[in-house]
Amino acid sequence: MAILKILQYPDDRLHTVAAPVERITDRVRELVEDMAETMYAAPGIGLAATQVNVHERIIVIDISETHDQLLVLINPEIIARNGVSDYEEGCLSVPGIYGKVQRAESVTVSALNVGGESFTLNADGLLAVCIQHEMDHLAGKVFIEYWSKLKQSRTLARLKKKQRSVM
Ligand code: QAP
Ligand code: CO
Repeated sequence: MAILKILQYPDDRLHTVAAPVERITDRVRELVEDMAETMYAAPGIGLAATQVNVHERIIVIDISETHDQLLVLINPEIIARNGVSDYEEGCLSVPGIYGKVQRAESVTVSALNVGGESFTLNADGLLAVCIQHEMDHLAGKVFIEYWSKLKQSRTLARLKKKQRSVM
């Protein structure tokens, strides 16, 4: 197991579109374990492979307070969405920045688990938001990119100032 380096916004590699996983090999299983360890250590509630610079359709999520409800989504697809919610989001690639994004209130997602079996999940509330946020990463999109250009440039200025002070 290993803790992986999380790409920090702005990093062009966060705009890479992830490719489907073709075969669930030992390498994929090891990556999933490392992603889970990285997410729990942060701590965070979701992490997409894009954020650790692996451009394949893999997501780990755990919204439980006990950190024992790991959800692994390989090649996820949203097959239905309903309603509208605007939830306050954050992101391990954009530390210290939080803000609302409008998304579907509930989603139905189909994916493969680590065993290679396909399953379908109905999610709402925080889990639905988290799934959509992480799937955006696989498409190369970061949550702040839903905001106005003005809000994005203010956010970028704050991030650059912070990154200067820690480097
Ligand atoms: C995505 O985000 C998410 O700024 C997962 O300093 C978040 O795990 C989806 C984190 C909220 C829906 C709602 C962020 C940790 C963790 C930070 C995360 C930070 C430390 C973010
Ligand atoms: Co994120």
